[in-house]
Amino acid sequence: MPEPTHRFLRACLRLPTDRTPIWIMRQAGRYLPEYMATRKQAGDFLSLCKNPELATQVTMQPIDRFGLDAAILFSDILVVPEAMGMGLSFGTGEGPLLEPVINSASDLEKLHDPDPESELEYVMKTIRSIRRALDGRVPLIGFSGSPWTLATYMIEGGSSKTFSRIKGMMYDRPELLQALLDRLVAAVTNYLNAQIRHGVQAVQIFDTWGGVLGHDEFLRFSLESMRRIVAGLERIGPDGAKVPVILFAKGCGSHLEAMADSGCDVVGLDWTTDLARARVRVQGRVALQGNMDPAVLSASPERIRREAERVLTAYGPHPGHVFNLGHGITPDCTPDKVAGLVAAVQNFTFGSHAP
Ligand code: 1CP
Repeated sequence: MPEPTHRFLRACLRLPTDRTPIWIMRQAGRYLPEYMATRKQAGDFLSLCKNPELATQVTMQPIDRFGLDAAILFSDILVVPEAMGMGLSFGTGEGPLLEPVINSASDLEKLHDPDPESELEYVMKTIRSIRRALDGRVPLIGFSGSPWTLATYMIEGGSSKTFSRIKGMMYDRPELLQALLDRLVAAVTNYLNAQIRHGVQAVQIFDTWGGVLGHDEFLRFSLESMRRIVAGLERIGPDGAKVPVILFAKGCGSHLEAMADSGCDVVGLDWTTDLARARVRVQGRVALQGNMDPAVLSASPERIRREAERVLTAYGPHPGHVFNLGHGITPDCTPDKVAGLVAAVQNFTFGSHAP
């Protein structure tokens, strides 16, 4: 199989690179004035997701502005529950709303097993359109939510602080929760395979809420579903290239070894995990992505540069590091801070900043 040339794909596969690649979770979004303008043109956030031309525009905005090393499909994890038949809306300034919530076997029966080529066709169109716009500049990352994270929204009806409904179900009716997770494993596997067929060159599974679980519950109700998805993915793209799989589970650094054994190529870490020790803990089984605290972007340019260099130095001059924040960029961030961060990472060399 030919080796990839893009430094992001090379780092995912633990091949040597000229420098550490960088992309940023939520790199397209509300902190960019050009995003706000395109969203206004679309009308609202969901209409933007469903408009391939405008979704391509917002995917390209941070690539054009900052010269990042990878692009990420502009969409949302919640389009999958919507394609399964749930009503989805995003109130202005609030979190998402999904209804009616899943609370019984009969609610589950009403869910549909989506065909990504029809119900999520707009995502496939967007992928093809972004690949044309990128024209080989940098690779395109596709994504999905993990079954556990999607289930939190489907059972809670939106964002939650306590996760009481889904946890109540997990402890009292684990078979019902498992039945929903099984449906989501199939839906997400089909969805990601369709994304790969239509041209994404890597995929990331977001387990944003895995960190609310205890160790045993994380292994059983979150990681196991992700492991089954990874096992079911077509890891070779239509162009014959390997498609790396990134598993990002927020607040899950203590389960790192188990995640490294899931079959994925890269584990994404948040800022609570010691990156230097994490590299030793995974023993070369996977590459690591992360892990600067997004809040550093509210500090001074000098401090941002120092923190970026601290992260790069913590991983050290070894293959297999993708620089990222430990979670998504926040809307109050300003574009000049991001430009400073990207420059700090792209100008860094281990020769002059030996660990
Ligand atoms: O008002 C707006 O313009 C909407 C804000 C917004 C954006 C820009 C939402 C609403 N989603 C997105 C895009 C998005 N979401 C992307 C693509 C953009 C990029 O990364 O550049 C991706 C990968 C996501 C994934 C996503 N959506 C996750 C997992 C990643 C994470 O941040 O942990 C989750 C949990 C969601 C759900 C979601 N979407 C939007 C909101 C407000 C929420 C709820 C978050 C919560 O419950 O706290």
